[in-house]
Amino acid sequence: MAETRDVFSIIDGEPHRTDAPSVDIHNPGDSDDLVARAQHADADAFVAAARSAKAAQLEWRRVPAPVRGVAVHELGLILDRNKEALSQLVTREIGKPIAESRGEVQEAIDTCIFFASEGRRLYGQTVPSEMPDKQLFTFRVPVGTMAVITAGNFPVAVPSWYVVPALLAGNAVVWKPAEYTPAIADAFTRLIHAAGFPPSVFQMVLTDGPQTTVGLERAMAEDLLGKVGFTGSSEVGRSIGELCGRNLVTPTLELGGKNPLVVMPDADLDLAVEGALFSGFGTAGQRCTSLGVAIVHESIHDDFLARFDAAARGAAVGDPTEPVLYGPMISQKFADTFERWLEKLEPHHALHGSTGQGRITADNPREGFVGDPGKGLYYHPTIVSGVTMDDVLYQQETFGPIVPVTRFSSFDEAMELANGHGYGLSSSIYTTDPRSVFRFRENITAGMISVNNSTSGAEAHLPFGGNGKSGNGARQSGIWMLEQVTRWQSMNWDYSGKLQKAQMDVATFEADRDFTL
Ligand code: UN1
Repeated sequence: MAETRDVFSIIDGEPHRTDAPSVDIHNPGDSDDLVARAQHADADAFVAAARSAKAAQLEWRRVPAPVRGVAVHELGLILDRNKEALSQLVTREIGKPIAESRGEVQEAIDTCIFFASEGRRLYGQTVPSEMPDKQLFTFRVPVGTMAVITAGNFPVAVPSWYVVPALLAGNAVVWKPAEYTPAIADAFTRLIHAAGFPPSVFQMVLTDGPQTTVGLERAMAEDLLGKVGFTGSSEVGRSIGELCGRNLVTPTLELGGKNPLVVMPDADLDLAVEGALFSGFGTAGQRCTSLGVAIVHESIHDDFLARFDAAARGAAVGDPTEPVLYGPMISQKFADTFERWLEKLEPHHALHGSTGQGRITADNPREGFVGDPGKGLYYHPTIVSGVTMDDVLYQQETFGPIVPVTRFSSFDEAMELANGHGYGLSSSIYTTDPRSVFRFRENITAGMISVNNSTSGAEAHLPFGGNGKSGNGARQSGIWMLEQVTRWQSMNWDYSGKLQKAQMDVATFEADRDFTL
């Protein structure tokens, strides 16, 4: 059995030990394996970390941006050298299939590759002035200290989307990882410090939700934070947004999704089924980009459903160290929430995808299960047809291996179903007709669109983010993230030797406005 780690917050590069009892984190795919004993810190520790980060940022912002980029480059190299160990830890602590864990760590490496040279490109502009002998400029300046609060389903990739560009741009970061990923947070923090970033510019504070809220509130009241980045549920995102609003701090909010996958009558059905299977059940449906509702044209609905049902029945489910479609739920909390969704099934729904529902056990087995189901939080894949817009299954994010399916007859109806839940993160359309593609793009409210590809699987350098209940319009990844981690500063320089007044001392033309040919 692999070792159990004792993990603590890491403040100013040192483990922050307290009297609090530690929280045990078990491998969700193997309950005999105790991954970590995590000691939580409180709001005081959060504020202390933010205070120290704020002081350290004053030095860090003076390091030239290309040199900060070198530290990002080092982080990319260190992550690459430790890719396998970190991927194994991701699989062990949250049960993500090992191939996906490797993909997740690669996403963090890709983020470093992108931002390493962005330090040499933190461009500002020279802007013409309306007066002679005067020049205007813009500069990107860091926001200061950024609090980053992330979910447990992407415990390396998603934090890296915030942390890497934030540090590159000269900010300090206080990171509050998910409670159920302390060992990964500890490992990622040590890798970041090993890359050479000064310890105080990257603080990691293990706290629970309520202590984080108190800590955030107090840190903002003390003017310690310039930005809050949050990835998680729409409900928590709303309250963080309110807190930020009261303190005039702008948040970056990446929230839930109910990502539609529209299958047009001319679609390649096998391809659509493959996409639905991966986005519906990959990561056990626990991605914010997971398939939220499959919207299938009535002429092919039954055919699609039959193939989707067969694909789900035949899929490998189980031990995440093996090549499976999905493994266990991330933690008990996610398993409990998923079970509550199964209680929301209604008489007009029909179930497909598996011989059983709910937890996979010896008494409720799944044919072909990989490994021993009794060891972990494993659930049957559930496909629900007959879902309507009035169903809570259609209206809310489910975050588990369940895929609602609904049917449409006209394109307008498909769009109504695709947008009607009010989320707007990712979306997908399967069609061979370019007109449908562009009509879909024009009418979908989601921030991200896939064509003949699944709703999940965004690349690390394309804008990532949503609208409506999925976020506040902020975008992460690539150059777009720079708008979140910097602010524009403008400068005007008058070298005429006299006071030139904007708007008033500007030359004009003697135009003959009555002139006609
Ligand atoms: C998330 O679930 O919060 O596009 C992020 C994807 C991944 C990232 C998901 N690259 O599915």
